[in-house]
Amino acid sequence: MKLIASLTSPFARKVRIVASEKHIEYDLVVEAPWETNTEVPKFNPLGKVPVWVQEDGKSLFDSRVIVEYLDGISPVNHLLPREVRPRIAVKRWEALADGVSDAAALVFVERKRPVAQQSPEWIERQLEKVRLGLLAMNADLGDHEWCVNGNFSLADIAVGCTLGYLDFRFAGEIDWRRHNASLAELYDRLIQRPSFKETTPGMIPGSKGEPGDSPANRHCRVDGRDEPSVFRGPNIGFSGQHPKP
Ligand SMILES: N[C@@H](CCC(=O)N[C@@H](CS)C(=O)NCC(=O)O)C(=O)O
Repeated sequence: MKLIASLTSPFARKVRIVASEKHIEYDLVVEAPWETNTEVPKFNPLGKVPVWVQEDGKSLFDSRVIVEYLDGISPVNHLLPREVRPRIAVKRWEALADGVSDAAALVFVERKRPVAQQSPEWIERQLEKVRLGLLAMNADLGDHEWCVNGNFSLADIAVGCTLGYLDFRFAGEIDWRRHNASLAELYDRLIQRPSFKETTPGMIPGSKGEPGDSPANRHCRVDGRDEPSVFRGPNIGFSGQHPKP
């Protein structure tokens, strides 16, 4: 099984963390969906990562479909409750966290355009979604240890990926900890987990230590078609050199 992903996408990170938590092995193909020569549309007509390619060649997308699939194919460490109410509660958290990531990514991409073509109103509209989404999640979490029913779940993973993405792309601009102390505490707990450490945004898997020995490679073998100029490793490769956003 193969995961096509960028190393910066919060959605791809969510899938990588779920696979790691559930000890599911896969090959990671690093792709840059924004590059003109990207091959992502061959696997996902929407041209977005992550894409999960099954043994029979059939592809799954988007991240919410993939993580539900991964949770279903392995009984190890269930991340989605079976019962409908808690299950929908987890998926609501995921929708909110992903929505904040979506809005933040739109801001990042908009700012890559020539300044004259950027829309300050559009950027502000997206930033407001980020602010309100964070406040809502912070209020819902309150003084609970985990997002849903006292159990670590996909909800916590989704929130952690969003917060990690904000730190990665908006460091020094979006000070989300200031008004969201509960989320900050949750995040501090999450980043202690190996699954979070090994998927730090932008970190090349295997780059800490010998390729194959790194915690980043515990559950995935990294594969790719083209070698990058920045990194080479026996089981690690890139397609495209500048993953965004
Ligand atoms: N809802 C999708 C969002 C995926 C997404 O937006 N991926 C971005 C990278 S963070 C992408 O591939 N963008 C390329 C494009 O929009 O053309 C999911 O959860 O998988």
